[in-house]
This record gives sequence, C-alpha cells and structure tokens, in this order.
Amino acid sequence: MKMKWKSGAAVLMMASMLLTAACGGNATTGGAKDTAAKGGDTPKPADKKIVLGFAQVGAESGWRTANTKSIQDSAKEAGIELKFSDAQQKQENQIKAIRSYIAQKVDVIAFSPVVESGWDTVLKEAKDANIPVVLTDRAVDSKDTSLYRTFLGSDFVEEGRNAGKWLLEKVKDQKGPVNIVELQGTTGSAPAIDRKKGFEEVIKDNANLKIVKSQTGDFTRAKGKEVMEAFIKSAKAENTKMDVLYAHNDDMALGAIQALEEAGMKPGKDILIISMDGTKDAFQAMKDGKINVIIECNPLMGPQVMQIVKDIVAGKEVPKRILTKEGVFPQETAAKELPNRQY
Ligand code: GYE
Repeated sequence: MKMKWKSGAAVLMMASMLLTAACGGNATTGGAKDTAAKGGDTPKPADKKIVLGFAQVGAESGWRTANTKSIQDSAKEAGIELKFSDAQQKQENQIKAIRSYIAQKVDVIAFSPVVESGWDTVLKEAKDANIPVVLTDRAVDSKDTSLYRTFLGSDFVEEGRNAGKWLLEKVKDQKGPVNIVELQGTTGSAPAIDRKKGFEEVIKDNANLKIVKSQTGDFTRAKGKEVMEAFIKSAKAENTKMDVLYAHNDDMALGAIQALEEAGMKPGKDILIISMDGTKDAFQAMKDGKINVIIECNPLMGPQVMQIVKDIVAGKEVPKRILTKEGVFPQETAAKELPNRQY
C-alpha cells in the first residue's frame, strides 16, 4: 500500500476501504463468525486504550524488519497500546510471550507463528481467557479454527506457483535438463512448506526440470550464503551444472549471490535466480542483473492489523481469511520499480 495514513475519520474510512480491497474476491468468510465484543462479556469503554500483544517471529530478514516497523508505526497511529516481543525464530519464546499477554489480560493477541504446528494448547488458553487471537503473515495447522478469529497474510502456495510459472516460461525453449537448487525458508514454517508446494506443483509435469538440491537457509542471509557455498562445492565435485536458484526469500538469495560471486560465477547470468519478498536490496540486485525475478510478498500489514483489532474489540464480524495483494516483478521492471519500493 502506498498510502500515507492520516488521523481521524480518514483513517477509519481508508482502513475499511483497504480491508475491502484486500478481501476483493479472494477473502473467504469462514464458518466461525465473530459476534462477541472483544471475546469477553464486557465491552471496552470507549475512552480506554485498546491493548494489543504482538508476538513477532524474530528479525531474520529485511521483510521481517519492515513488518515489525509497519506494526509498530500503525499501532501508534491507531492509538493502540502495543506490547511487542521478538521470539528470535523460536517457538518456545513465542509461546512464552503469548502466555504473558494472557496473564496481562491484553484485549487482543496477534502473532506470526514461526512454525505451523504445535499451537493448540496455548491458543486454547487464550480462548479460555476470552482473548481473541489474530494470526498475521503465517498460518497454523490447527484443525480447530475457532482458536483464532482471522488470518491475515499472503497465499504462499500461489507465490510458489508464480515462481514456477515464471520459470516454465523462461526455459520453455531449453532442451535438456534444467537443474534447480532450492533454498527453503525456516523448516516447518508455512511460507517454506507452501512456497515449495506451489512451485513443485507447477513444474512437476516437465521431466527436464528437477530440484537437484534443497536445504533450509532459515530465511537469513548468513545461512543462505553458507548453504549456497555447500551447493557450489558439491556441484563441482559431482561435475553438475546448477541452472536455477529458487530462494524462498530475498535475504537467502542475497547471501547466495555473495557465495556465487566469491566462487567466480555470475548470478543472474550463469544461474537464473528466483527470489521472493521484494525488498529494496533485492530490487537493487535485480537492477544490477543479479536476480531474474522477484515474487512479491507484502509485509506492510500494520494498518490492516490495527483495523482488524479495532473491529474485533467493537464486536464486529471479521472475515476468517484476509489475503494481502502482491505482484510478480521480472528483471526488466527493476529500474522502474526500485524507487517505488516501500521496504
Ligand atoms: O518471506 C521472509 C520472512 O513469513 C512471509 O518470513 C514471511 C517470510 C518472508 O523471514 O523473508
């Protein structure tokens, strides 16, 4: 969203427009509907500040930094008191943070679950305490969807498909094998699982396209570089060519680019590079010819999160799934798009 947020009525109006836009044709309203005001019995007095507990994943990537800033800035702008914690990519830290928000009796808990599984117990505790939970960015695999009010975030499977579609088109005239190496996101996280799934679904019927190596780089630059160094070494030892790198985020792609350059290779030329997120750094690298396509994933969800929180506290119904909008940016768009990037 490239809008500048203003205060007062305009915020409310724009936020609800934004929500509607984000829902446009995509959002599905799930079975469980919200009827209770703030999940509790007593509605919040109008002059009391809403308190939001937000349990963030960590600070692993440029995307995450932008996401955190968006949450913090828009809480301030919306007049919501934010309690913020950074779990350093560890589920146990996130669970601890959620438990402390329950103990502090915040009005709403929002969090971006580091991995998909293992949330039922703590979410049940929040539900029993009548504190509504909003999932942002990443999903949980809980069967009981009444454990959270809504999930706001991207369609990661679709992002994976978009990466696969771009690649199919790019190599359609190439005879012979197309060897793909993959840098996966954090093991067990929704974006890592889904981005892999969507990509594989699209390329699976093309026998010459093969993922020859695939490992997690934990969504960080340092790990992306380290794993790519190992890929380069073993490709050399096996005397195989790596034609494509599919990186689940920009930070890992940027780390891998460094490894490739140090090994005397030309990223973007000797090996095609597909990246995801769309940070300024990655757009710069794409402008420099080192990345071939970026599948965008938008972290600037703060304004939407605050609107959802207000709606829940006001006892309004919120859609069970709210999708963020995003695009696909091939290399030829880099120079034009770079100045527009907000994160
Ligand atoms: O792609 C990555 C971050 O969950 C969509 O997490 C997010 C991912 C994003 O670390 O850079």
